[in-house]
Amino acid sequence: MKLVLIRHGESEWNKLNLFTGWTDVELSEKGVDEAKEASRQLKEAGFDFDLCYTSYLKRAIHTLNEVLLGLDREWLPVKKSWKLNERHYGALQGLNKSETAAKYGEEQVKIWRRSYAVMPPALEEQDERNPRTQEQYREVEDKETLPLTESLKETVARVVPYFESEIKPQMQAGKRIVIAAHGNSLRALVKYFDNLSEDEIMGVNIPTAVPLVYEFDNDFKVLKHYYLANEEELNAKMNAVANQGKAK
Ligand code: DG2
Repeated sequence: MKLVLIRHGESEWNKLNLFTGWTDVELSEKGVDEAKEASRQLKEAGFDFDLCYTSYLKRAIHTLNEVLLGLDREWLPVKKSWKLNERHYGALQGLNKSETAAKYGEEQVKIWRRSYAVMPPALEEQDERNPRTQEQYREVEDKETLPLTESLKETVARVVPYFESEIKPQMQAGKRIVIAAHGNSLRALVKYFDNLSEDEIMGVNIPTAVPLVYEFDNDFKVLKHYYLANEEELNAKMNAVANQGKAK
């Protein structure tokens, strides 16, 4: 069984190096091109899909749309869930990552970005960005489950059960699946699939719009995983993500 994960292309806020989280920003022009390129890579490698999953955020939705357009598969069913949203970055959302590193230190920013269990400061209940009061999440019945901040640990606690209950059974039924999501919601899945420790996952940075393929045996043991990109390009993109938290 194969599963394709893809982080969205560069967003307008990735371009400005702002903590984004649940802020619903568009892809940049470069991000759209990256998504088109990812689609070409998938086509060239012979991938096809039966079912797609994405978050409630337009940078992931539009990336998936570009991928499906390039594959001539716009008619495929797409399931959206907030459980695949980016990790909620709390009150850091909207702040510049480099400026925050200059103000609080690179070490603190690394803790906020990559530690497993440290949550950034939470949004206030009355903040207009509180997802519990936003239109976008109006159909969510148990509003208390919508976060005001999250560490990767809380992200794992919603992404992994969603994968287990919704996506895995579809794979077991033979469906070929692509998930278009985010840097940290995908890190949650990578940690789970590869059984990485809290320390090991700290060093994992997911590049924008490079398809990441996981192959599983029938017991859901990972046989291998690989990116559809050459090593040089991949390393450059991963380092760029890691370096976003450096003070300039
Ligand atoms: C980025 C990830 O999320 O940021 O929320 O700022 O994948 O939706 O662009 P994405 C954000 P880092 O954890 O890499 O700083």
